[in-house]
Amino acid sequence: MGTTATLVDASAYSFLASILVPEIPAADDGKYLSNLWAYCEPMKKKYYETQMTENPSTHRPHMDFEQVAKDWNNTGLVIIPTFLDRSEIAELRRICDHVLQQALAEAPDRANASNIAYLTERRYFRSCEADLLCLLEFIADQRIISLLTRLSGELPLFHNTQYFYNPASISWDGDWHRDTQFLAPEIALEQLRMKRHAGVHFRVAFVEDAQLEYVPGSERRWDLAAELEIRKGAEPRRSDMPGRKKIRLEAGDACLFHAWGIHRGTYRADVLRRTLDIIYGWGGVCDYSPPPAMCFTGQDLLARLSPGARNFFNYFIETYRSYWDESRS
Ligand SMILES: O=C(O)CCC(=O)C(=O)O
Repeated sequence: MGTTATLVDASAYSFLASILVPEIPAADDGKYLSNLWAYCEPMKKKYYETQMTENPSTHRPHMDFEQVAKDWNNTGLVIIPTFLDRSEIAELRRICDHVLQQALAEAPDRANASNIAYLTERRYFRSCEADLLCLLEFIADQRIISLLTRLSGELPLFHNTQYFYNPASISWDGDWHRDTQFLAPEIALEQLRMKRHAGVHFRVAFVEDAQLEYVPGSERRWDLAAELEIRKGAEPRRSDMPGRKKIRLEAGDACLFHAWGIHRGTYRADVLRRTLDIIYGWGGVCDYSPPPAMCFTGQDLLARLSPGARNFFNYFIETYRSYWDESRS
């Protein structure tokens, strides 16, 4: 693990150096950690000054970061209206729909599920590798990564993708949950994982989406008795979760929510849904459920990404490579 830590630091260093302050050295004879932290504050400041203010050449409204940070810290939930323009919606939706079509052809019973995961598997892009590059560039988009870096105070780590769609013929309300509860049935273990690091969902809706419900602020604390009775009780689909808030997104809106907060989806066959959800983490490695290697086993794809995206995924690869090696041996 010692070697892995050095590689992660080196990759994080070079990512931050490349996107934040290009004039600092890209590497520094192995003293990555001390320099990373020494440079971190000025690097972040400079990056945010240049990236987070209004760019007059695009339609994007100025993002009021102070407000975003306040919402995030108080509620674990942020909505960013019109994050995508029309052409970005159309392009990303075309790519995700093409993956969905193939996933449904592979396993027709997925038609009555709520989402597919691991969209970045190479098999979905055999005849259209440019689409995979486009999807990867979006996952590593500096608008997202700089926002998450600024909120967390560190470089976020990619985890996974999901694509939510409406089921073909059945409707149901999902179970209330925190993502920490999966693989941690014991409360003490779940609480430990909640404290240890963070998982977040950053999603963009391609059509109007009002299917997510979230309990604002629940990510910062353990369940109240009434919440626990629902989440861990015999009827986790009950509709009377105290403090619940329905999240309404228009096409093109983005939403960031804390995966450790209490939330659930509701699934309706007759309401079109197409929402791309990307999971990131920070504060440590998800060693109890490391993501699979997906398309990241060779260097050929990385070489065709922009430098920022390449560094972002290198950080992911260097972090999880040892888990992939172990699972092969
Ligand atoms: O948006 C949804 O349907 C719920 C998502 C969810 O519960 C999750 O990804 O953990």
